[in-house]
Amino acid sequence: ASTRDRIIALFVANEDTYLSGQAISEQLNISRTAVWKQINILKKDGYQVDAIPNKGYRIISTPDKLSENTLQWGLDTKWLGKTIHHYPTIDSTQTKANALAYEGAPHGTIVVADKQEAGRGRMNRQWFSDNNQGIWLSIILRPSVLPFQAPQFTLLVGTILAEVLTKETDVAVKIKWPNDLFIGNYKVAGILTEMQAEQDTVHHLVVGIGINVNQTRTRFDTSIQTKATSLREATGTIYSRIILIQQILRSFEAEYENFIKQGFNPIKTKWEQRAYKLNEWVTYYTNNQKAEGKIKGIQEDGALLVERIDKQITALYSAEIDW
Ligand code: BTX
Repeated sequence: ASTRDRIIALFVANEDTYLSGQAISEQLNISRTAVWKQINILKKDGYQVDAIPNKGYRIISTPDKLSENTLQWGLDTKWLGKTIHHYPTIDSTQTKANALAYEGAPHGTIVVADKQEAGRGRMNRQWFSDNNQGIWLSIILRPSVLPFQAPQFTLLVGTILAEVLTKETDVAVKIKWPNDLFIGNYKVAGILTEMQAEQDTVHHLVVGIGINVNQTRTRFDTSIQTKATSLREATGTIYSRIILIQQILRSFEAEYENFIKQGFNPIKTKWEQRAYKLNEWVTYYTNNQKAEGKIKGIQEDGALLVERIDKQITALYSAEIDW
């Protein structure tokens, strides 16, 4: 690691105390002048450093620059994000996370990038992942669940994101079945859950989360300009990706543990409270048959429940829906 990374890591490890120039110089085996130079570089990069004579240095706030250190700074999770792989540019955090999972990366490992050059949605659709403007994050999970439960994770994550983003922005963020987050009629985020399993064993899950944070509309690819939004477009506010990621990780860890303990029912209730177009009529197609139904909720296996004109409830698995 570079001197810079080592000095930041040292601060991260001593978050609540002041580090004297002498202590830093001894621990990193560099001169006092080198310490002083490094501190000045950190300040230039947007770190707010408090310096007290005879006491030393403490970092008070970090810039909104993603790195393993800035993300772990103040993150009080138990197992989620203990290992963070950060890349300025990558093809896809999802692809990387899958590779790491195969190599044995532990439960709770995270891959995050500032920019993806081949971000993916479902069925290999493209996910535009503009440099520094959004959250492009994949989480490796090793739950003891059965393969049929994988769709529940998408619904769980949708619920978590809707809650966190609504809280952070004060605008209603809704979950559009199965894997999108909407503000009004615009897509602000998407979830991609991938699973490696055989028979009745899940080896690992990779949950991919893409959130448009600070893009202005004109920055979106023309193909999505009329369909997409960002938190900034919706609120006029620029958000710290670090704070958002940390909130998501905190909430994710807690909700994940609840899910493992209590099962899917509490999530079902929360999901339905935040469902896009709940109790509204939509047109859908199954086997090329056109039908009308009112969105009612979800069931345990992840299917969408719609009520038909004759009051019959139907479970939809992969229907084309005209939202
Ligand atoms: P999806 O298949 O539901 O949505 C993909 C569709 O959404 C595209 O075909 C396009 O129309 C539209 N779209 C593409 N990019 C954006 C965008 N930035 N904002 C709004 N709409 C867009 C949704 O798939 C799941 C996306 C998961 C993305 C994460 S990012 C981290 C991880 N790495 C990776 O490669 N994928 C996941």
